[in-house]
Amino acid sequence: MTTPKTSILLIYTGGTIGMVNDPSTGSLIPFDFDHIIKQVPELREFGYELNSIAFTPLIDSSNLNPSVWIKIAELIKQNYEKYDGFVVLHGTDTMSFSASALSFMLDNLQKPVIFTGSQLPIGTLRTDGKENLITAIEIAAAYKNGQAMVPEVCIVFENQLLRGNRTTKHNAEHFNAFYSYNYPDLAKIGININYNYSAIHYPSHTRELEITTKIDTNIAILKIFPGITEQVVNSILNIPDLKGVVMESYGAGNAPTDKWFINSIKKAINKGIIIYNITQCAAGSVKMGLYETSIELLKAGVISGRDITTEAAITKLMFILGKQLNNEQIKLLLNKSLKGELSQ
Ligand code: ASN
Repeated sequence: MTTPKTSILLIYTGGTIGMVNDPSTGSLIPFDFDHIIKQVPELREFGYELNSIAFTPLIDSSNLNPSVWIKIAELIKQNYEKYDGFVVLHGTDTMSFSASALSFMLDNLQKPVIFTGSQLPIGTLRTDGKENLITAIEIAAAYKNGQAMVPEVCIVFENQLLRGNRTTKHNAEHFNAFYSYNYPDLAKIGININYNYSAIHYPSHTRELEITTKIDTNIAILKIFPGITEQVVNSILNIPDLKGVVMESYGAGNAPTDKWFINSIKKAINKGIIIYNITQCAAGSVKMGLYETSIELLKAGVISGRDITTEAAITKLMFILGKQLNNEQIKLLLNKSLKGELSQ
């Protein structure tokens, strides 16, 4: 009896990896999937069954909206039984948002979903795309005793495998474009791929994959800065139909103690708007109550996002609001780590 071939589905959404120069403008634009495959003939050496689905149109990820997350989730659901792993080729600009969103939208995941892309198009001499693609496929196909090595939504980039909802695009120049400031790498990629087993989440039960496709985008970011005016704060907090705000505060979750500021926050919360407090710092955590400058926020009912990234906070809020729960239930879920996006 022959064992079935490892099978991987590549979902190509667009991004620099497959881009070419538009001769009329000189700008980079997405190009077709065959172009990518032609540049990496080595892929055949894996001996895997590699199939692909390309988006039409292909997109620069700066043009992305939640309909793309829904499409990726649906494609994974439709093809879940047929494949051992999934590789999502995606632009880097919003890859952390998409990987975060998908981590929430896919429930009971037992197979790898690996996002990757590149900083230089795959057709260029010094491209990082080849290596990223080959490594992503290798990780998506990695199983031991019938168990996927990484049954999570991840990003592979340069020499790191990262939990998707812990990542941020932190560099627009270097090949190491992504970083996970508050959670260890799931694997270090060098001559070998060294998995950090204790950091990887392994499901304790086998249940059918479920996807959520309801996303509520009635949210905003309020980034605090010295000199922020009452008008700016109130304009954001009074946006019609606003349901939630990711508030990027200073340091350990601190914000001005001016009366007008606290009153605006209280008014918004009394209207039922959820305020999720995260830090502007790349690393570390919100600890409301540590300083006098966060006690009033805590008292007003602001929720701590602890060490969550902006990308994960935004997508988590959209995902939870999409469930149409009451505010107590929403708060409970925001406080909890759903998919390892925040430290308990
Ligand atoms: N603008 C591109 C994108 O996000 C950037 C990239 O992929 N490196 O689609």
